[in-house]
Amino acid sequence: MPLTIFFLNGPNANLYGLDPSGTYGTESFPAIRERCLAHAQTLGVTLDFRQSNHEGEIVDWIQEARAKADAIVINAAGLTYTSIAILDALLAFDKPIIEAHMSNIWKREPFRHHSFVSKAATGVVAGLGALGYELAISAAARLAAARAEGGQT
Ligand code: DHK
Repeated sequence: MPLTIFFLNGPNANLYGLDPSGTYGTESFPAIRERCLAHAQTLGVTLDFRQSNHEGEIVDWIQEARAKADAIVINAAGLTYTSIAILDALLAFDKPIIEAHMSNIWKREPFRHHSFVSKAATGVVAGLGALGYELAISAAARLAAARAEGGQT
């Protein structure tokens, strides 16, 4: 059975490409989603790509991933810096977790420099836009496959 990766997106990610500041590029969220699904297909993994503006729904999805996913890619967006509930849910997921951000959060305002998600993440990809999402999926797939085989990445 192919490996399954949950790609969870937080609040306002649905507005990517529409943000007048251009921070998140010009590609729409549905287009980014299609890119990610196509990339996962080339890797032979199943990608479950979701977005929610609601913290509790994201917590529910992380809990669901415990039984259904081999790895998580997560961009918790604004909840990255505030949500201990998301951190606790991620800490209860004992498989690879890749934290992804479209923008380079360390180049931005100081309030974006502390990520609770990082406390649970295996690794972080930031600042590379949707390319970073593809890299995050590749990393999650590699780490999940290595874990399944009990081997090296
Ligand atoms: C996305 C957001 O919506 C912001 O709240 C984060 C992140 C950064 C991103 O770069 O993808 O601060």
